[in-house]
Amino acid sequence: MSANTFALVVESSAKHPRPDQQFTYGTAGFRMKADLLDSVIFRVGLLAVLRSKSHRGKTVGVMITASHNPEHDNGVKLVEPLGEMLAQAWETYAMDLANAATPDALVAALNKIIAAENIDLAQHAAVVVARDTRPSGPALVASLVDGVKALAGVITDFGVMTTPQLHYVTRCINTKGTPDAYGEPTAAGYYKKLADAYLKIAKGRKPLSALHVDAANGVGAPALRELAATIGDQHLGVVIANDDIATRGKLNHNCGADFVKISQKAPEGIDLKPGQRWCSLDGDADRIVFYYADASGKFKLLDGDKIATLAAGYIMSLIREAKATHADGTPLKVGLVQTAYANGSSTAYVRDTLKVPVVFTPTGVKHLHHEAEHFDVGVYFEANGHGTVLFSKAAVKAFEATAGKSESERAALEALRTLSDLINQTVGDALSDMLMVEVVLLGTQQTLEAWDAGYTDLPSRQEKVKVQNRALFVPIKADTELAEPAGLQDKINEQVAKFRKGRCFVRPSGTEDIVRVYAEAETVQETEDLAYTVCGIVFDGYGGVGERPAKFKRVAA
Ligand code: NG1
Ligand code: ZN
Repeated sequence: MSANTFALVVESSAKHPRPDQQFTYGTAGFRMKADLLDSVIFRVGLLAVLRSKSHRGKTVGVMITASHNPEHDNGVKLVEPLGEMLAQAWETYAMDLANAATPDALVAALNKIIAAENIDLAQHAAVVVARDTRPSGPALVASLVDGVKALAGVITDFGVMTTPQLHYVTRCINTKGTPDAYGEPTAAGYYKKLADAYLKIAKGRKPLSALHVDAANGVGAPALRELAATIGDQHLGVVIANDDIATRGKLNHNCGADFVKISQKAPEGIDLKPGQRWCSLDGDADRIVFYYADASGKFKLLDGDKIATLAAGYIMSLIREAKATHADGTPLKVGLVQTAYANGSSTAYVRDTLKVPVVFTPTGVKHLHHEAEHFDVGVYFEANGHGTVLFSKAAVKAFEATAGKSESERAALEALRTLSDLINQTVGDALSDMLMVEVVLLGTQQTLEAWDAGYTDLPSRQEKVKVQNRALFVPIKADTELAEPAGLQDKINEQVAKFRKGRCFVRPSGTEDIVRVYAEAETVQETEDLAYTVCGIVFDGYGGVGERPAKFKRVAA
């Protein structure tokens, strides 16, 4: 293609100059300080148009968010037509475009993609975009619009939405009028779909006590308010805390799912009383964790692992009750997918008590999602509260085709059908997961304490170490070990061997410029000792930068 075809691209890209910076499309797309993102997002607009054309004009989604990260960060992620994460090869194209240093290099990168993917530039292209509540969002949407228009694509701006809502509308648009139609492609359609499914199960059941929701001062607050209004307060009582999206600096600050999970305490500024039921969303409402205070006032966390076991246990009991099988009588395959961050006790509980197979994948939901698709009912959750339950086409067919011989069989089948509507099939969704948990607790009339009693978490600790070059850390075996730097894994193993029930691994973050250290052991003290010893080993021997945190331990040479 001649440079002329791209005259508008070249002209527009001059308005979005590229800073001297290397950009990486990681597990969560491009993510960094918002003021570095203008050129990247303009170029993502170009890429989104090419992706749509390569899908013969199907609509591609773009979400502008930095999730649980600080408010001054932002990021961008592409969504495939059925709501999945961007295909791997296109991550490379995204980086080629973002890192092209000159107008000529940008045009060459575009031509490379067009040739590799055999794209017909005359093909129509459609893109939808939404953003979270970050103050940097509107300007970044404008950069994206410029990029889409520079390649003559059509763009629809859905304004402020949760990440799962953007995935939902993308899938709805592309399935509208087909047998796989997913719903109305609007925020209202999303609330209605969830509310209808929830009400089918909740109506006629004794309501639970109010659920207190920490919305991280983000988009989850207005979204939950709409959802709760659509459901009606006689069937779901929610009390929303941390719903200030107007005041700068509050998003995710000392609150939200990530803060609660990492610090293992309640968000600041809330009054957590024994007997209350609480949960926290993250900044773009795709993660959720639950918690309560026990009778002595002690904080107790119910994280993604606990949500996964609750869901898997309940769905298994429904399948048994419904006597649902494949048409040929073979049982439906239920499985659970975890990462190395799953608490060791949860894995043992799933295998030994629930008797459900567990599969491990590297960190990042796209890996978990992919594995979960191999089951009829694939439950996947990261410990941080990001996950969902996928139902295969065969499973949905089994729920529909099975007649049910008794009242209880029919009720269980109806519950399974409804769950497959209630649970977001495109991506982990805090609001959908919240309703899923409520439905399970309603069905079993369980308190959070009773849910928590299934197994006791091993003490765990997650830490960050700032290093010169995190690319030197090469994880293997689903992130549980390091192949490089040479010798480091042996040093970690040597420490782990000193602790009862010790487990520890180090991996580079895909979303932050740090390496993460995770440790588990028999007691809190031992867990801290193990974590801080390994942090010290990494910091001292493998390029730690900045001030050395006092808590990091030193190992005698
Ligand atoms: P990194 O920064 O690669 O650890 C974090 C989470 C992932 C995933 C991504 C995407 C942990 C330990 N890591 O990735 O699970 O959620 O963010 O947001 O929770
Ligand atoms: Zn998120």
